[in-house]
Amino acid sequence: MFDGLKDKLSGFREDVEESTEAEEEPPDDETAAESGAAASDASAEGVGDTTDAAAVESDSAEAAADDDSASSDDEPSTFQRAKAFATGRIIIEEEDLEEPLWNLEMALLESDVEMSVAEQILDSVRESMLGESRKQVETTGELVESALHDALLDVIAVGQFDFEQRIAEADKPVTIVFTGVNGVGKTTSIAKLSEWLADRGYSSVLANGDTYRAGANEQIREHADRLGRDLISHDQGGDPAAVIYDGVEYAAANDIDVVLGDTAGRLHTSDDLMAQLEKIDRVVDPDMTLFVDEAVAGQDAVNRAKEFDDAAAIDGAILTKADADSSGGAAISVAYVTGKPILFLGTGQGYDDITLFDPEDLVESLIDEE
Ligand SMILES: Nc1nc2c(ncn2[C@@H]2O[C@H](COP(=O)(O)OP(=O)(O)O)[C@@H](O)[C@H]2O)c(=O)[nH]1
Ligand SMILES: [Mg+2]
Repeated sequence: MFDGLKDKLSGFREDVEESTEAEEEPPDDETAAESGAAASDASAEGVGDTTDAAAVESDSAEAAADDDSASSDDEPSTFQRAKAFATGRIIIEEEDLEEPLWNLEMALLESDVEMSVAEQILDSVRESMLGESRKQVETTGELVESALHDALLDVIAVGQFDFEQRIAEADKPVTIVFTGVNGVGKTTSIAKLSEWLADRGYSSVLANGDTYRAGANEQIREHADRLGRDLISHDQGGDPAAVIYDGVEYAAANDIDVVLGDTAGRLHTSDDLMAQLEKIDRVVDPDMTLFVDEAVAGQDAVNRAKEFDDAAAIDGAILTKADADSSGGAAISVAYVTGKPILFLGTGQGYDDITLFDPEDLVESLIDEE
């Protein structure tokens, strides 16, 4: 998942290691001249070409090590390194980070990370790499890893809460309304969530507030039948708020724990739709409104999350199609931009293909060396 972004993040580690190593070489030393040339060759090849850069880097590191053992006592680089080692500090100057951070920013933006989120990540990485915490790690690689880990987690984990606990503690029935544009996976996510809840002992009823689209009733009916759930629906053209209201009444009368209310996925710019969502808020007063969008939509998904949240406050998001090859930008940006957490990832078309979103897991998978 999000392999492109993962590669780019490991490019940042290599960039930093390269620029700090070049720094430690004495300027008039032949090895330094060689490795300097090699380093600039590597950077001329571009950020994308991380494999070559890594190869060049390890060559020059070997060359430097050979050189050290040959003539150890008059080498300032050896002295510097020994001193850094003895004090447990890694020498990183602000200028060492300039180019790597620039490359990192480009990599994040290319991966559809929202601008303000990318800036926040850069600030935080810069601060932790130059700040006090650098004394606690042993290698530049570890320093980069811990800085990236904390910076990513800070933006990804914004607003996180325990979804299952919230369901457990809320008065029943709990009403959850799903919003988002057409085709992103709202109806499928409702079916998946109904199954997820059943696995944890909660009963649910589906309510089809998508009264706009022809065929919407039939589509959700198919899921309900397959899962053995009750479905509340009205004729096409009916009032979505009324359908979901009926769903709540039905759940209350039949001791059902959760009402999953679908809505139509018209364009978020449609005033009509937003008026509908407002009416649902007024009439039903749902416990949660979840925004659904697809990971593959990248920056568009981030923008829509913000617009939907502005129009009808959301409580969290579900990011679908995380199984398809996507840039990762939406997964990183949605929570920071809206202040509301991503709660689930959709990972396929089966009913079991839904996973609770765990920011720590995502961060670890993004910066994992393997
Ligand atoms: N690969 C994949 N496809 C999904 C996922 N979620 C939904 N889909 C597919 O996306 C399409 C649209 O889904 P649907 O639920 O009808 O979207 P809606 O218009 O928002 O209700 C369907 O073909 C789903 O099977 C997911 O997590 N992964
Ligand atoms: Mg639908």
